[in-house]
Amino acid sequence: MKRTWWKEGVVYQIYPRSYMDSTGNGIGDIPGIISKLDYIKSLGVDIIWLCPVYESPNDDNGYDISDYRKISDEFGGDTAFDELLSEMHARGLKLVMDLVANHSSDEHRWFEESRKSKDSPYRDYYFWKPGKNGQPPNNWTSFFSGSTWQYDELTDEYFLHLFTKKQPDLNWENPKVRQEIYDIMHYWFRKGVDGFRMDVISLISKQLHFPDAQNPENYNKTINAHYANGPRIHEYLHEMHEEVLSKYDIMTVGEGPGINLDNGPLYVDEDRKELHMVFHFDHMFIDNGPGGKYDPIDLNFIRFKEVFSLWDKRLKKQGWGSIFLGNHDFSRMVSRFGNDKAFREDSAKMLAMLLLTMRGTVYIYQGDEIGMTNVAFPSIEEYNDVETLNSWKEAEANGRDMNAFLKLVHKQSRDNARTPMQWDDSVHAGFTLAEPWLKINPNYKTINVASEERDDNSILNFYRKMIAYRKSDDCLVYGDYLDLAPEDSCLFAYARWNDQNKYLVLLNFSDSDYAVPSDIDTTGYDSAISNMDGFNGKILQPWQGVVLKKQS
Ligand code: ISL
Repeated sequence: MKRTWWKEGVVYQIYPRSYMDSTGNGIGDIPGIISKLDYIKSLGVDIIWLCPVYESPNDDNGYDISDYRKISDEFGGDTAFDELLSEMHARGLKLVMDLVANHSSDEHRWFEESRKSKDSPYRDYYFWKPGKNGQPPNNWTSFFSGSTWQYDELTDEYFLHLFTKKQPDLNWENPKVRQEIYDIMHYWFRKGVDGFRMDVISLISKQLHFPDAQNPENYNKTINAHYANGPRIHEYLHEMHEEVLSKYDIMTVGEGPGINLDNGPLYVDEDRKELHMVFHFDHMFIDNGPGGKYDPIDLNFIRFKEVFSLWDKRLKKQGWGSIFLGNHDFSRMVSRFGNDKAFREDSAKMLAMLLLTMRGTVYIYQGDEIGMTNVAFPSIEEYNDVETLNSWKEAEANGRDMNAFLKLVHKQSRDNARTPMQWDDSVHAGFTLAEPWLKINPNYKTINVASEERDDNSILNFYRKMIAYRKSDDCLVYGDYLDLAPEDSCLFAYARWNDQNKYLVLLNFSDSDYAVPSDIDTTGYDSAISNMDGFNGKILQPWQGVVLKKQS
């Protein structure tokens, strides 16, 4: 297994709108991030993944880019970005940007030109099609509700948008489009950026005959059958590797719906020369029913563990994994996988143990290091996310019980992860002096960085301890992995080992004491790190995690 910085590094993800506002307009910005770099460094992380900061009309908070070479003035513009990069490098931190290349904004110059006429030299930068009997070209529905086709009167044709109608899909079949994207990547790499997280990269190659979906109501099936992993995806990524990625010492992580155990290695197998890592969603969509996230099912813990084991097994010889339990698109990790009520602190720390003892590159989402939780705004008016708002409208149109739907929004909205960072207990949580763009979670009085800094036993200080612990032995990064109790309904127990060391990790995912099964032999091991005091080798307290290290 080849050793590299991006395998050993721990990544901290920042959603810039919600991190720190330096100007007092209620919106987080780059100077705000710069003011927190010492804090970030103090966590022990090595890499920051910054969600999009480019110029954007913000229909989807930056995932709709109108100029790929310009940093949005709202975030501080190009000067602020250059300063961020140099301040980060001065501290030994690397910067990974978000590359949103499946679609642009409809306010990008390419799209504005493309719209103008069927003969525009930019027409083929996007997918334009005539309708069928006054209807869209096919029955595909967007990730964010409604048809994926938007009619445009000017030329009497429809254009494709897998996300909102302000996010038209770029046509990667057109070599000029690919060259434009490669040029943009060169531009940022030459500036010194250390990598890209590639947004919905699994969607860039399209099925050009645009077949109707057979089961449009089963959204996951449709994604897999028609949107993701199109016929030329690996050809494009290999080309991107040859033209751009191979020329720099950078890291890449591709994101995407439809990435699964069968095709995952095709993206990340080192010999294929495409990407370094992918984010799959097998554990993140685990509570989605056939109708998607607003049709949730109970979390199946055995399946949850199986996802980690299957992916580890699949990638151990052919690539490298990404370990994460939350990001800006999902509800808060402690609310989903832990217990954010009676055992918030214990379970948040235990989940940190899971993240930091798995094989793969670890990604920590802002706020998880202080155990931030889901929010439950009393009215839909207080939500901002376009996906949440569109799902709300669709539910209303379908006559659903809207009180019940509000409860689903509380559970599933992406805004759960987007409420501003809770820095202290002052007004607006120290995030801003103005009214914030999205309300602060009311629990900021008790859950905030300042109070956790003062408490040696806080979640924050436990993260610092766990990150340092992971880094103390690269067995925890590269060592082998085996689930020791795959059928156990409460315990996640696994071994990590290499030629020098061996560890047992025992995590009690329950609200009760739990006896370690007798076939897990802990003799000859020392308790190395735990999220709470006291472990007698036999009984784990509720949400207790322990790492045991074999005596040498
Ligand atoms: O958000 C999701 C589930 O709640 C996902 O289906 C998500 O839409 C998908 O993973 C793609 O996400 C990425 O691209 C979107 C953007 O809205 C997300 O924020 C981004 O992470 C479109 O660019």
